[in-house]
Amino acid sequence: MAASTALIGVAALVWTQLEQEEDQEQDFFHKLLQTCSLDVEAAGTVPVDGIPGTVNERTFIAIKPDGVNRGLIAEIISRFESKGFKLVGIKILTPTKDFAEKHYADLSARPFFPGLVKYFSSGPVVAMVWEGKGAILTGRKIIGATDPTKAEPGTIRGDLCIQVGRNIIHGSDGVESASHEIKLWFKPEEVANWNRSLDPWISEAN
Ligand code: IDP
Ligand code: MG
Repeated sequence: MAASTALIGVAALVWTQLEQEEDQEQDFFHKLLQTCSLDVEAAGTVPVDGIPGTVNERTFIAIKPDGVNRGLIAEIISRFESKGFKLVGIKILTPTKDFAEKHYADLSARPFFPGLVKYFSSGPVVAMVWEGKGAILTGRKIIGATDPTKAEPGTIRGDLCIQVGRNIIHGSDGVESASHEIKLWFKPEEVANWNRSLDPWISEAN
């Protein structure tokens, strides 16, 4: 335990120096952290976009303007919270058209892109970062298929919406998009590294 804490302390110092350096070096550090048990002392060392593959994996989730206007904020948050994921970032804002275009840049060639950008910037969005083991992939499963008519009952889209153009929620679809989207939407100081007293009941492996 003492050795693990000391190792994490050293790792934290190394992390500060690496911050401005190449992604490759950061990946090395992430792997080093994965070998340590993350305890109270380690919470402050989690990078803003989390550590994929660990209990500190993070994903970007956004309740779209239709979800907010339909009064589904609490319902949607509840599903992630009840699953055991930890909320580490949240804010409400109306994205500008430019920002919506940036968020959905990979879809800019699709015919529905102009409508999507208009919809996404038409009202407030609740932007969140959720943390926990498997947060990215499991988050996608909780959300359900893009087209709500194909989304399974029990998923958010399967239960709460019927139209692909009004499918109430966004979730990162992989490690790279999660990292990109968290950094696009949140400054590091807007994301809380915190230890939940329930964490051992939810995240401890045997
Ligand atoms: P995702 O939200 O499940 O990741 P993507 O393919 O990334 O799905 O598409 C982003 C968003 O674009 C969807 O959530 C939906 O709002 C919208 N969209 C996707 N396909 C269509 C379509 O065929 N018509 C209208 N809107 C679409
Ligand atoms: Mg997508």
